Amino acid sequence: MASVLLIYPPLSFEERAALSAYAPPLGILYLASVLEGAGHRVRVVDAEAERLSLEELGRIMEEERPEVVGITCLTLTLDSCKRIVREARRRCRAYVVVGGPHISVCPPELLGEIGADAYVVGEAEGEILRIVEERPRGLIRASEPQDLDSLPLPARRLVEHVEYGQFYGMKMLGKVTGILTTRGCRYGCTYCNRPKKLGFRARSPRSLLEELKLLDREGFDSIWIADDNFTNDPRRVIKLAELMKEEGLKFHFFGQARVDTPSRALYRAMREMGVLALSYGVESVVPRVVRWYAKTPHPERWPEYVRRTLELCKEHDIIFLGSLIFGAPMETRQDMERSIEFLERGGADFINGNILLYMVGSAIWNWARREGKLRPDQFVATAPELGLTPYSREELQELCNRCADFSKREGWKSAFRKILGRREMGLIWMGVRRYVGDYLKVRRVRREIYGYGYGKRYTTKE
Ligand code: B12
Ligand code: SF4
Repeated sequence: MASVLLIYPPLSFEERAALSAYAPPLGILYLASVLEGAGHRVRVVDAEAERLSLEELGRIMEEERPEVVGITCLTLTLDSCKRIVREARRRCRAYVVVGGPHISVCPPELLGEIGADAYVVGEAEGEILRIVEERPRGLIRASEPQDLDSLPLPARRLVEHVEYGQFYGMKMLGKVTGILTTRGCRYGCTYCNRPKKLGFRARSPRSLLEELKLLDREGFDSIWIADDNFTNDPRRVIKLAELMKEEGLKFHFFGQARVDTPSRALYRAMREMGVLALSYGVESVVPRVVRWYAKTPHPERWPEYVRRTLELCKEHDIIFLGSLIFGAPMETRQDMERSIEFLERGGADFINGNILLYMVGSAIWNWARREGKLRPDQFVATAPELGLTPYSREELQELCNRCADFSKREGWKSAFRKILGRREMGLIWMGVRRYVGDYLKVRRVRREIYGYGYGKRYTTKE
């Protein structure tokens, strides 16, 4: 039996986002479940949500003296990940293995800089026992589980001391956890650096129902759906809603969806099962820009999809959080303003503006590399930094701030109207607390609401 410490790093050890206590890190909780099933002792540390400093994390390593330290690495948490590896070297004699989305997209010859003993590409459920028991070195390629229903459920118990549930400014109601209903993505947006080779796989509605029944027994009230796109297969969602209705099950669900499945039957089903808020990657409503992002094979239909989704969310009292990206090479200021106005006038509750990032593994990063704009080890850069937009960082930040201001001004008013429309006392109480707290400028509430993403203003050069 080995003792294993699995760590989810923060975006930054110095700057802590209000959104950090969002949802449990399901990836390492799935791995923990496999390891526990085979008799290994596992501790999971969510350094982001627990707001641990590097020093505190180091002390945990000293106390635990793990034989294996496993770390998740995203492209934007690479720096924190490297610091954790160095800390592990200083504090314990563990074998250190790193996995997660960044490892799957990083050029293999550059992985060594992280300083770990082994690097795992792909989803690691099928490989984790061998890794912990045999401790191989170098690059390990894991093959993706195809039958998701057969995986053991994530070991949520290991993070029960963490209070999750910050969702773009709202504290989700009651006890909160996450669930995965699909893995992989069917699309290929050019700015996205999600590993493309992961095929799309879905859990069956029956197996999801069993997990939801368990979560109900365990007292969970709200659930973050961690899928890339929950509405990928509307029939599956409709079936799940039917099964939940038969069982009398209902949760408050939050998650991510795309705008190109605007079917009334789907939104009715989502409303019935309790979906309260969905975040949509709108990115732009200008077909020329949408085409460059390869969001859809039908860029000219995109504005119509957005419009219909906004209407369906209004009709079904689902809070609409729309994300926009600014800084595509051919995108003009008028284009960006058009996208903002489209969402503002169309009834979005919250808008999140982002400056376009070129991230390793994405199609646009590969293109910029071929154009000689990036060094091979420059894993992430903004469009203005690379001179790939005619606009400066400050000009794009101003547009992001306009979205933040809209979210602050309008977001809670319209979201609260939707909450009232649901006629559920618990939700209304949640809304009143946030709304009144914000109105009275209660500092803690304001920080929680606007600390990150929707409502985050740029003040200095970031
Ligand atoms: C939920 C979520 C969040 C939540 C975090 C909640 C949480 N604690 O997980 C929030 C909203 C806070 C968030 C924030 C961010 N996120 Co996020 N997020 C997701 C999302 C939707 C689900 C994560 C998940 O549960 N996946 C399911 C599990 C099963 O997969 P997994 O985590 O990849 O784990 C498997 C493998 O990677 C591997 N593995 C993972 N860790 C380890 C460790 C070891 C030791 C081993 C061996 C293997 C291994 O095995 C796991 C089991 O199969 C993913 C998209 C997705 N569907 O994965 C994006 C995603 C991970 N996020 C992404 C990004 C960019 C971010 C941010 C950087 C955004 C930003 N600009 O701030 C921040 C980073 C903050 C932070 N510290 O993580 C990108 C990462 C891309 C990349 N290549 O790095 C993703 C892939 C989205 C995308 N489509 O691009 N995110
Ligand atoms: S942005 Fe979302 S929909 Fe597009 S490829 Fe990435 S995960 Fe898929």
